[in-house]
Amino acid sequence: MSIPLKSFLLSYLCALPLALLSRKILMADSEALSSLAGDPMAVEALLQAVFGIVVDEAIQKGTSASEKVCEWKEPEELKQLLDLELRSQGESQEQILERCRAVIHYSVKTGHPRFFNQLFSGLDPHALAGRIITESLNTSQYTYEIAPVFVLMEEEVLRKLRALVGWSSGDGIFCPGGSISNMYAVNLARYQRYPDCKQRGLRTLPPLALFTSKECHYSIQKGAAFLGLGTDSVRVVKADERGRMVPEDLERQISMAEAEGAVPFLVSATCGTTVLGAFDPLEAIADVCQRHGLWLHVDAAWGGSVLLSQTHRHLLDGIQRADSVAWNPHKLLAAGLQCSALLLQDTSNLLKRCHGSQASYLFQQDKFYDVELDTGDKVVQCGRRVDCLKLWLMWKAQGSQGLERRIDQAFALARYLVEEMKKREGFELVMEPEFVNVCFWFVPPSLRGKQDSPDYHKRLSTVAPVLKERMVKEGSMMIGYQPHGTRGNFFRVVVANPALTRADIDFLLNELERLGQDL
Ligand code: ABU
Repeated sequence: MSIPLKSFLLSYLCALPLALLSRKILMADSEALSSLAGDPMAVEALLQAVFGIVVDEAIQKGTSASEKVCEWKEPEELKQLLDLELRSQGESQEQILERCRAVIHYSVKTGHPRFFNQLFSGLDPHALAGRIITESLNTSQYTYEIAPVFVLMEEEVLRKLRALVGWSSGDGIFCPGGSISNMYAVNLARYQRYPDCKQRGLRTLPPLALFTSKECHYSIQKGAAFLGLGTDSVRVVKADERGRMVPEDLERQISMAEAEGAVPFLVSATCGTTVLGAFDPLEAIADVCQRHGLWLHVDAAWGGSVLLSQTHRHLLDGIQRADSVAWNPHKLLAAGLQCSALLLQDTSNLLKRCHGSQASYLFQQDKFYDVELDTGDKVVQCGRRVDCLKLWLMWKAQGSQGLERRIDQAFALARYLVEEMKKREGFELVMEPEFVNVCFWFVPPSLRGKQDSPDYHKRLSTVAPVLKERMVKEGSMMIGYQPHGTRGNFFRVVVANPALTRADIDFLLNELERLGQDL
């Protein structure tokens, strides 16, 4: 039955007298209401057509340097173009396919080699295959009963990530993003020290203090608020000129908190800060934590993947001394959003003790298999996406060596970018990068040689927003910018896409010069 005909019949039914209608509804119960009326040929035709569009538009064109990275429209125009309104009648397959094309056309192509805007970029085909399979199977990660493959796979992927941290045992879970992984770490540290708070809540707690640097991710503050600690409980530790936590100041902040009657319980160090890409000195921070008996969490959401590189993993020296680590393979490893692991050194079932509530309809203890495999009670969510397959499949295809080459190549291309900038007029580095975040000002012709004029920094700060607007409206590339501390707006290029080449880096520099030549 075609969809318009079916819709017509349904609306006709609505016009029937009530008694007649209930008889018809009873009859209708015997038919499946699945989309395309359960016609397998029609389902296959639809999905083949959709996959064709996805391959052509999102994958081939979406990663081609000769295509635009984005197709900017003002929101009102975009609403019109997308025809967002949801109506009572369904549409034809033709129309639906046009809608799929439009969604892709007006979306930002984050796998494009000119997308330097975020801490993720690139389109790995094996990871994408994993994501497609995950979506097709549409299961929840909470029990072995309904996700046998993924329960075992998650365990193995987490084991592998932990081994790279340096742990031969432990626990962990995939979370919906790095912010949530960080919040879990804070909750676990608090529960470990005050297990009563799970039942009795905040009233059992003294004023608590946690410590992180001023360069930390904002999720630490959000987590403190969300968990009822309050943002005042976050003590902000100084960072040096490169953005790395100063361990001596950490020590000082701990003493100050204690003197004020607060109880220190956690330090959150960062490996790969969001803007500057700095790595905190973990060994020195771990020494402080050890002296004071504090939980050490490492937010390595961005920098964790560097552990795969024999050449660069020294940046995370000391990470094996952490109690917990947040690591997002959806960032530098290009596994696809989202893929964020919280790793724990703990072997005492802390996750389950802290978060479990033994829902009797999911976690029956008299099941016919080992109920330890029902990992859903380790988390505060009920339904949980499968996030392990995309990483597992990509890792299988690339091997650890292939992933290591990606990390090394990203470092090498970031270095190439820096060296090329130094050869050109008009590029001023914020600092020599430690990682693959390259931060710099583009100094337009009218400001060159004017560094001593009183309004130089104010005028320089207006350049990045203008260039950003130009590049987005042309669709030629995307680079993020931000003010930072006392510094005015500067660009942050993230060199993460495994498909990048030197030609893309040359394009970036030429394009900034072209877009900014009249400024
Ligand atoms: N979690 C920080 C990500 C922000 C960014 O991509 O710049």
